[in-house]
Amino acid sequence: MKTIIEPFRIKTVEPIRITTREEREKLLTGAGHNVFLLDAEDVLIDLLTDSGTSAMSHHQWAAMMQGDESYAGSRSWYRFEAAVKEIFGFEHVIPTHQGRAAERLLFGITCKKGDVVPNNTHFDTTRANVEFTGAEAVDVVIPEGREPETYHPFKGNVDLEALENLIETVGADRIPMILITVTNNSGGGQPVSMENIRAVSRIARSHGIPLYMDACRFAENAYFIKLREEGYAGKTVKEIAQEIFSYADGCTMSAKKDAFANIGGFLCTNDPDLARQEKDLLILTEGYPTYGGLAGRDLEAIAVGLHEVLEEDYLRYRFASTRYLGEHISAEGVPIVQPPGGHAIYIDAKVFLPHIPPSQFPGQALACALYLEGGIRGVEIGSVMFGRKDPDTGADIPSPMELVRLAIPRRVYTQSHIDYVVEVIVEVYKRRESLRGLEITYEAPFLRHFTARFKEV
Ligand code: PLI
Repeated sequence: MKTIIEPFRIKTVEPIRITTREEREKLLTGAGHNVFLLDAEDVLIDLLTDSGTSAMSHHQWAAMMQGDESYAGSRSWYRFEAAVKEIFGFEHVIPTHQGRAAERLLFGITCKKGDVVPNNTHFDTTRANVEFTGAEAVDVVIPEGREPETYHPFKGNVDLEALENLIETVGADRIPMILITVTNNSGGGQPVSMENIRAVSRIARSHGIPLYMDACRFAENAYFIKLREEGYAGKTVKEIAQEIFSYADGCTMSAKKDAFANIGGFLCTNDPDLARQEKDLLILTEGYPTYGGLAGRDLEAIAVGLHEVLEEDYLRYRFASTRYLGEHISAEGVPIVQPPGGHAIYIDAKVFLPHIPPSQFPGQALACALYLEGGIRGVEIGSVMFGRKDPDTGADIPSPMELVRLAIPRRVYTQSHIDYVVEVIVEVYKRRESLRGLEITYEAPFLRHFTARFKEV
């Protein structure tokens, strides 16, 4: 087989700045050992997120020039709505400025104190928005989904027995919805099988509970199904995506992921009463229902991007480039979540740094070391992001996994950038015993990872 190449050529370039190690030491100390607090200018290869960082195609830029900026009923809105309806198939489409705005509308209306929301794996903003209403967010991923080194083709699957038990214990009337996140970002970017989605849908319907999809990386999940699930090899990715959503009652979506947009999102539902309430709240906080906080040109970019992301040449390259990073570092002994996810590689910091206990944040220490070594920015997905406080004693309860995510922005970096990333990670791995843990000197009451400050232990 020939090399899988980037299926595009580069028309505009953005220079990136190389810093010295001494500069990076000062910058990291100034940022309180939190890479979120670094200036992007001071980062060489930015793998903090694949969200809003995609390179747009010339078709998207051309469409942006046709943005209709009318306040109500713009042409761009109708193009956006048609693209969303064609792929997602829901009755009501509500535009939002990003995914978490869709979450806030949905949970703000449907959830209350005492409720429980099951999900294979909640993303941080999803969990925070559920909890902000007083409801409890419960992860019910299969056991393999919590074991980084275990191979499973659909590690994002919902544990059906755990879900049934939860419904039995809590009672269906206290479960306003079941969520499935495709792919499960916080659990390694792992896909959910069609069989599992179908089974969850059956369980949800039998209890009269609505099923919602967190659809951020729907195209990647659909392509995993095509590659790994029996009966789907001959279907198009679009047909698979359509089938996924046919089992659900609605979805939340961040267009900053699988729509190649730099901003945007939407909320869909088949429930007309809910849609009405959501639109009322939308007008209060986001904007009129035909723009929802977005410019007409953003709606255009999303409408085009939603179709481009389903192209198989793109998805083949996308998976190959993510896998390339994963395979090259794991060949050198670096422990990663296996198999590689669609949008990111997750290093297992617990195994990488066994001498740093979870209470000293091994993932955060590793994220800092990657920046120091080579100006690479990843993100901790471990006890800084998901650690909890014991409500009685205030003691820290660590997260089940301590990961560092290296998310690959779509269509942005070339193979030599990734070769450089491999070299830096392997260098840090060789001198891993010299890394030290961290302690928190400042933290916010929720979503603390964005602004927390640390010092070395
Ligand atoms: O960043 P937003 O508000 O457009 O989307 C929130 C969001 C919801 N669900 C999932 C699965 C996400 O991955 C997600 C955002 N993810 C970010 C920002 C990331 O870095 O992965």
